[in-house]
This record gives sequence, C-alpha cells and structure tokens, in this order.
Amino acid sequence: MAPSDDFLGVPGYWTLEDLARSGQVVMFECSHCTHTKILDIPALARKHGPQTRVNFFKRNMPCPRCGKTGMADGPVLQSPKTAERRFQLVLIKPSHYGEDGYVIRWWRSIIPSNSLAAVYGIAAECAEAKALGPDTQIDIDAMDETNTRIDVDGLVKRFADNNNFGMVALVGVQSNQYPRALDLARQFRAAGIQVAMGGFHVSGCLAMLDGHAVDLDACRDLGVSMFTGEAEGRFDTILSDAAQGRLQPLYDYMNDLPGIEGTPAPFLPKRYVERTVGHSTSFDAGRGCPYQCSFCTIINVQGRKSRYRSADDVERLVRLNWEQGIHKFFITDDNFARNREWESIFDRLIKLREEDGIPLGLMIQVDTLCHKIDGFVEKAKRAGVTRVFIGLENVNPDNLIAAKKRQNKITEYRKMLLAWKAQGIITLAGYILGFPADTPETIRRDIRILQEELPLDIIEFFNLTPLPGSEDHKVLWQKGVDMDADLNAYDLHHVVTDHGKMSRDEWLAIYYEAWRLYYTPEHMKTLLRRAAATGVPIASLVKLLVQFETTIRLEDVHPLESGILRLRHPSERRPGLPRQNALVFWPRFAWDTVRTHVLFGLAIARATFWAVRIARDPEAKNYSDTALTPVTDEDDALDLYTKTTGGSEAVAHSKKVAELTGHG
Ligand code: B12
Ligand code: SF4
Repeated sequence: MAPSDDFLGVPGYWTLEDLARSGQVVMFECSHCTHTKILDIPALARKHGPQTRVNFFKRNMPCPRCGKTGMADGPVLQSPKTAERRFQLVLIKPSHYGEDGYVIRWWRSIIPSNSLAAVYGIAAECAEAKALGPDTQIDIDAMDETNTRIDVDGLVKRFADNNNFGMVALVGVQSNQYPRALDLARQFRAAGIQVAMGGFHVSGCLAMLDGHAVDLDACRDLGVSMFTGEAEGRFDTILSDAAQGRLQPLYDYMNDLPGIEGTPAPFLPKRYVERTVGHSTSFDAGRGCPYQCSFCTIINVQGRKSRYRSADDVERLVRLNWEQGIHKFFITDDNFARNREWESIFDRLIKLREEDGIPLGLMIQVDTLCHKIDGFVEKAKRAGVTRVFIGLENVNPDNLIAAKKRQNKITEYRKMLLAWKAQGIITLAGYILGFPADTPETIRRDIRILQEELPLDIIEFFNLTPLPGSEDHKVLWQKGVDMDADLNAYDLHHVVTDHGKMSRDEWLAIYYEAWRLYYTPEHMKTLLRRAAATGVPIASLVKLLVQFETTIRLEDVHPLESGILRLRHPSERRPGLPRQNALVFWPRFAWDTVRTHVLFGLAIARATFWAVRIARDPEAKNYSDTALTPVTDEDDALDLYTKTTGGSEAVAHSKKVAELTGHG
C-alpha cells in the first residue's frame, strides 16, 4: 500500500523501501524531549537495509537532542510540501527568582499549572483544526518552568531550523513572574522570534490601571505582544497573525469574557503531567466569583458572574485523561461552591467514580459557607474529593470586614470544618497576615486559637499583598503609596508595602514565625491524632505536613511553589546578579542538595514514626479535643469569640439572625 498525499498516520510496518518509493517525509517526535526529526530515508536504507521496518527506528533510534531512545509519538508521514511549513508554538509558563537569584525550579513540582493546561488545550484544538491552513502543521511544546529548564539556546536553534516560523507564548504570567517572563522574552526577541504574553499581570493591570503601569511598557519596548482576557475562541487569531509575522502589540479582550461551556478543556499530554509529584492534572470547571474581597484580582479579571463548563465537558476531559492513566485532578475554580453547575458536575463525577470505576481523586477550593449548601459536602466526598482548600483568610472579624470579606462568618468556621472532618476530607486553609488590626501579638494569639479551637489540618500563611489587578493595589497606586518596585517580590511570601502597626521587618519576622508556631512537633502530632480519630487518611496528611513544615525552613520558598529536589543552573541567575564560577557553583549546589535532603529525610522519618505510633494506638479512635467537639452553646466561651476584636459582636449577630429566621 502506498501512502496517499494527505495521509497522517503511524505506519510502523512499512519498510524503508516503501517509504522511499512513496516520496513521503517521515517525522519522528521524541517521547522524552518532544524534539522532532525528519528521517533521511535513503541514508537509513543504505545503513540498515531497504527492508527494515519503520518500527525498528521507533524503538531503537536515539534522539539527536536528548540522546534517549524511544520515539513514541512517531513516525508520522507527511508529504514533503506540508512538512516544509511547521509552525513552532512553544508555550512557557515562567517561574520566578528565589532568594538567591536563581529561578525556582524542581525535578518534580507539586502542583500542575492549569494556565498551561488551559492554553495547551486551546492550542491543540487549533492544531487539529488546521487553523493555519491545510498545509501548515502546528508543533506544540509546553514547558512549566517550575519543573523544566528552559533551554533558550536549544529553542532558538529549533526556531532557526524552521526559519523562525512560530511563536513563543508566555503563559499565565503572574506579577511575580513578570520579571522572569521579560528576561526570557528578551532572549527570544534578540533572536528575532515572535513572543506573546498573557496571564494575570497583563490582564489585571489593563483591567485596573492606566495601560502603562505596572511596567507594561517593557513589553512594548521589547516588541512582546500582550494579550488580556481569555484565549477561548481567540487563539486562532493570534496564531494566524503570528504565522504572517504580524503580531499586534495588544490584543485586548478584557471586556469580552467568553462563555466556557463547550470550549476546549485544559489538557496536558502525560509526558508533561509526569513532571509533577503524584501525576495529577488540573482543570477549571468554572470562572468568576460573586464576592468582592478587596485584595482579590480574580473578580477584576475573570468577573463576578459564574461561567462554567458543563457536566458533559467535564466527563470528556476526565475520560481523555483517564485514557492516559491520569485520574487525579486539581479543580482550580477559586470557589467551586459558587459554580452554578457544581451539582451536575459532582453528579457526573460520582457516576464516573461509582459506576464506571474511574478512581477519581480531587482537590477543590471553596468558601467558608459551602457547608450550608444542601448536599455539597456529602457529594464532594462521593465525587472523590480528598482535599479541600478553604479561603479562611483570618479569624478576626474586623480584619475580614476591612478586606470586604463579609461572607466569612467566624461563627460558621467550626461547623464548616467539622462537616469536612465528618467526611474524612483533609482541610487546607489560606490565612493572610498583615491585615490592619494585626500585630505580632495578635497573630501569635490567633495562631493558638487556630490550633486549639478549629479542626483544621493545614494552614498556608500569606502576606497581604497589593497584587496588581486588585482593588487594594489600585487604591495604593492612585494615592502614590510606596510599594516595592520589584514585581518578583509579589509572591505573597514577601512584604511589599507598609503596615500601620508593624514595620516591614517586624511583619516579615512574624510571617516566618507563624510557620514555626503552627508547625510545631506538638501540633503536628495533635493533627495526626485528630486524623486517626476522624478517618482522615493519615499517610496523605503526613506528606502534606512534611511539605508545609519543611519548604520554608529548608528552601525559603512558599509551599505552594514547592517541589522535590530543587534544581539550579548557572544560566538561570537573575540578570544583574553576578554569574558564579562553575568551580564554586557546582560544589555548593551538591553540598546544599545533600544537606537539604538529609534534613528532608529526617523530617519524613520523624512524621512517619509519629503517624505509625498514633495509628497503632488502640485508643486512637477515642481521641477528642476542643477543636473536634461538636458546636454547642458553650462555644460562646471560646477564645475565637472572646479574644478577637469583633468576635463577640459576631456571636451576638449570628444569634440575632437565628432568632429572626428560626435557623440555628
Ligand atoms: C490554580 C492557581 C494556582 C496553582 C497553579 C498555578 C496556575 N497558574 O495554574 C498554584 C497553587 C501552584 C498557584 C500558586 C500561586 N499563585 Co495562583 N492561582 C491559581 C488560580 C486559582 C487559577 C489559575 C487558572 O488556572 N486560571 C484559569 C486560566 C484559564 O486562566 P489564566 O491563567 O488567566 O489563562 C487564561 C488567559 O489569561 C489567557 N492566557 C494566559 N496566558 C496566555 C498567553 C498567551 C500568549 C495568550 C494569547 C493568552 C493567554 O488564556 C487563558 C485561557 O483563557 C488563579 C486565580 C484564577 N482564577 O485564575 C490564582 C492566581 C493566578 N495565583 C496567584 C498567585 C499570587 C500565586 C502565587 C504567587 C501565590 C502563592 N504563594 O500561592 C503562587 C505562584 C506559584 C506559581 N508557580 O504559579 C494570583 C496572581 C495575581 C497576580 N497579579 O500575580 C492569582 C490570580 C490569584 C490571586 N491571589 O489573585 N496558583
Ligand atoms: S471569595 Fe476568593 S475569589 Fe471570591 S472575591 Fe474573595 S478572594 Fe476573590
């Protein structure tokens, strides 16, 4: 059989002779580094004999780039004409610089990038639909810099081999990643490669500021095209402009947010997902949040109206992933409880799990009132939720009101957390430090309240940060209040502006202290005891405790940016900082790696030892403490209500509401 002119397939049984006769070009794609290579059929036929089958090369030919064998995705046949036009689309989700000036990068990162998956899904559909015409193939490569080194020289060469026909897309760029994104862009632009950038920094700034702040002119100066809003339904326009070498300086879709039902789902092929610990992937089942927290950028970029994927969309993407063996998902909606379709989505996931046997494991994000929605927590459990992230933010009602987070009622916290505990689901909560009423003393007191009175597992501390795109930032910026000019520091792990009651140094010091105060050996043991008593998976909790206890202590990186085995490369140091001599750099790197991993190993051993002892204790199931005690009238005496400013008013208010409505 001779291949037809437009045939695309995997004809592994063809011989080299068949191929030579057909005049087609054969393309292999390396399954390890995605390098593509056009095979020289006559040369191979001379070397291996004309009767050698194509499959032989698939298994045995080393990749010219990474040297590994296994060209899994090939061979692909194409006519010589079509193979001439291969648009190179390289999607890069940049990381940012750590304290030592090196990019934060790991052998394996903990959390997948949904922004990357979202743009990949859209781009893949454009490629499949031949968005650049029938003769143009779109080669897509996706890199999350938190787990992949961006080999700029290699990429520049790849583009040069294709006459720079293509584009680098800097994806999901947050404010803290903007300086790194520009440093990458600068190198590609110097090689004449087209670059476009999207994500929360560009979108947030254009939504709230004057079109130039914060530092957007840097993109204009470099000739980097900016994209605001969402890419669904627009990406083909960008690709087509790039293919004609005519990328516009700005694509502004900020006031035109698309519906996302039926749009391409976030998706990453397995070879990328494997770069995260636990091989989990992600999708957003919806966008938009009805609330108005003043520190939040999301409502100003994705809007306050709930936009959602349908249950059919979700089933499709789950099945697509299950086909590649992936069944763990982070549903990235900021507040899944306010997704209008939460119930139909949960029902479908329950069906996939209980009837079709897909062993779903889910993490979701919700608000503090989610337990009041009938059936929400119970359905979450049946759908496969094992971890839930709650935007608790603070225990002091005055602080919550200052942040316009009025929907957070501290009188509901215990009920909500106990509802998740009753289902054996691990709770993680975000806790913000640096609200107006905070001082080091009140923060210490509040952490003790969190430990003793709230049945919470993991706390993630953040510094209140005026993120570009938020109302807080806009107000400070308009008033000309001093804010750190280095966007790299807007990672919520730094302090970037002043506080009324603490100096910046005091604030930063209490931030580090907060982590130490919460993750004491004593409290970690209490958390494991609570887990054993309530049926929370103890091994899973051990992993989280080790991650959250060690990342700041050993790496000085926020745990949400953590991973396994921190990697560094001399080329990844922030421009402006001195390049270290290789003879100094590598021995230091080796020493740091050994030292950190010995300490990391000890932390794992210690937590495992505690967990095994607690799990084996015949009394473990009978453990109880104030936090685990069901909510009663006696709760009024808790420090949560008596010690915080506004706490007792919150109790009085909640009682009044109960009296008036008849609901307890
Ligand atoms: C999931 C999530 C995470 C995950 C995964 C990261 C990720 N980006 O996927 C984790 C937990 C790791 C994380 C960590 C952090 N996050 Co986060 N995160 C989110 C969250 C909730 C969802 C991201 C998402 O998937 N959005 C949906 C996608 C589809 O939207 P998108 O990224 O904007 O992409 C669309 C468009 O922008 C556009 N687009 C994007 N790129 C490009 C490129 C081109 C060329 C084009 C044409 C279009 C385009 O097309 C996409 C599809 O429509 C957002 C809030 C939100 N609702 O977006 C916060 C958010 C992005 N995170 C934020 C922050 C601050 C952080 C941290 C620094 C803080 C911290 N310590 O937690 C760390 C940084 C670590 C890191 N390496 O990313 C801020 C960023 C604000 C800002 N101005 O910088 C946000 C907005 C939340 C907030 N607090 O306001 N985060
Ligand atoms: S609840 Fe969360 S997503 Fe909604 S406005 Fe507040 S911080 Fe933003």
